[in-house]
Amino acid sequence: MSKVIVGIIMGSQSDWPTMKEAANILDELGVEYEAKIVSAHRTPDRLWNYGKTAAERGLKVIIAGAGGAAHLPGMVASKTRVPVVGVPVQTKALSGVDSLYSILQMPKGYPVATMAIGAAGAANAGLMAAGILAIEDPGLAERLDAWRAALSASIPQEPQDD
Ligand code: RP5
Repeated sequence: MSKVIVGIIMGSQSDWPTMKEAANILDELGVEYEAKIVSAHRTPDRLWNYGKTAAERGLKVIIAGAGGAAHLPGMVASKTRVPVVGVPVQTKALSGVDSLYSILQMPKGYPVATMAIGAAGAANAGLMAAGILAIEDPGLAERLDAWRAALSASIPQEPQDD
């Protein structure tokens, strides 16, 4: 039976196109995850319960993405010792700088590992989660090394004209 070890949570359905980048990486690397909508503002009880039960449910990393007043990553970090990787979702009004600042400046004691704004940040959150899990999973470590080597090999030596 498969065992979910990564939780991907996001504030809204509208975050999914971004957060799917993290899910795609975990799919490629064969890491079991769940994806849930958990809003700090619209579903605070769901957020509280998610954080409260994360460790006992066996989650080892939580990837949390939100945009605007992006309180989800920090709030879930306040409720669980499971490491939280934060993804600032790009917004229309302020291009995601609002999301970034909302996630980044955590007070001492409750860290969130904050990624770049948008799709690249979400993909990197998947890779960060995989790297953490690979510490104790040699098979995953091998798959992650191969993924990184393939990316490196795909970069041409010289630029091409269009
Ligand atoms: C945040 O508000 C969500 O994380 C989302 O990025 C943003 C906008 O949400 P919607 O109005 O699109 O549902 O809570």
